[in-house]
Amino acid sequence: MRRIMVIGAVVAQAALGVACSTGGGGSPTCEAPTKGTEVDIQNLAFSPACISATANDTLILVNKDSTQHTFTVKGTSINVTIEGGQTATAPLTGIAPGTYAVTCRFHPSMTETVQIT
Ligand SMILES: [Cu+2]
Repeated sequence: MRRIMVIGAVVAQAALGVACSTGGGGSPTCEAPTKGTEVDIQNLAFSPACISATANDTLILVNKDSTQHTFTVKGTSINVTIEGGQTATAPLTGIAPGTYAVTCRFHPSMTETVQIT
């Protein structure tokens, strides 16, 4: 049962991965990232879909929905909850350069890619 749910999540992520395709090894890639530090969350989606920042940056997470979301960067300690209508921050300090998949723990269909240079 659990395994079926995990497979379903991977398929859903791949289907949404138009701007941020997943590589052959399953690692996220960011082919045309937006350079910046602001991530908007609206209508159950992160924008931009691919964002590029440095480890010295702090991401600004703007939740324009009325519901609570999280900005959860897989493989890192970043797991920020943003209340509806609020703004939160996610310092990238200490995160190794690389490309990371982002999701919301409450809405697994929400995906984004963060490229840290
Ligand atoms: Cu969410």
